[in-house]
Amino acid sequence: MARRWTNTLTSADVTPKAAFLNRRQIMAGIGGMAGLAGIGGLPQAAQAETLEPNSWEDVTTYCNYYEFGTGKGDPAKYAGQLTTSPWSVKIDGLVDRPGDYDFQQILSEMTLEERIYRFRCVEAWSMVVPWTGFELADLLNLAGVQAGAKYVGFETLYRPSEMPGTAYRALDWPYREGLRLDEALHPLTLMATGIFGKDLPNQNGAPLRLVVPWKYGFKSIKSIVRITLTDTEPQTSWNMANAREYGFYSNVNPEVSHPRWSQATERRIGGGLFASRADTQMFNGYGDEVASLYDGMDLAKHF
Ligand SMILES: Nc1nc2c(c(=O)[nH]1)N[C@H]1C(S)=C(S)[C@@H](COP(=O)(O)O)O[C@H]1N2
Ligand SMILES: [Mo]
Repeated sequence: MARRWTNTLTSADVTPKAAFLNRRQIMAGIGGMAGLAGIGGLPQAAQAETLEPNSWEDVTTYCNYYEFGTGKGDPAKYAGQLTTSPWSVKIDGLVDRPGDYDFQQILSEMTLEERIYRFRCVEAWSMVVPWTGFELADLLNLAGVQAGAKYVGFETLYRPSEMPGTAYRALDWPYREGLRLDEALHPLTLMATGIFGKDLPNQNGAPLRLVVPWKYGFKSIKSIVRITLTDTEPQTSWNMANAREYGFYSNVNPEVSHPRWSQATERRIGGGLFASRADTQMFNGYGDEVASLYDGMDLAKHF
């Protein structure tokens, strides 16, 4: 089966460190070829997994980006006016080389690869997205994480003149998110610069956004301008807005309900009006990779 999106990356672009992940994702991307020979060595689960990406239309027109409005179509309508070049990311806090990192400079230092990930919003809808990007760990290594760092905070651009949604106090701007350092350094944690082999459309968080596939979508903060290494848990926008409903961890978990709805099932975008709901998977299906990060933690308490 042919892949349905333009892709300029080949397996030759894969860094050795990420070879397993990328091969697995490439296999997932050509789902339907499960009988293909020569993939010995991949675990059973990875071989069985087939991920069919959503359409370009789904991914770029059904969005959450409250800086441009709270409607799902607002980002596609209004984010076009956002100036994304030049762009720089301030990396500060507990790092050896703090400073303003130019986006083009960052790109020249990073190895881009494609990752096809499930994406699960806390609102109980889901998609499958073919991202292009690099591991956040590689960017953090560029800045040099100091021994005392325990968390990573992120901030989105706050530019009211180009962001009509910020006229409303839907959230306390700038949009802020955070991860524990071990989550941030996990090889699944991606800094995305593209989808379907093209640059990120503004509505999806151009030019650079986080993707943490085992957590609810709001952790995947868009259009990042600042990354801060800290020794205390950073404040995050959704948690500040409603701590009872949006925890710091926000790992996808079918057994922990949102106070106003169940998280046991999800609606796949693009499935049509009468499509049945899918069962939500623990850690959004990435438990083999990430469950050990939470050994001994009460996931209902640290939701
Ligand atoms: N800055 C910023 N980042 C954000 C959001 C937002 O409103 N502002 N929404 C989050 C939510 S709730 C989701 S589900 C995802 C949506 O990403 P997508 O529109 O690319 O699918 O972005 C997340 N990142
Ligand atoms: Mo979301």
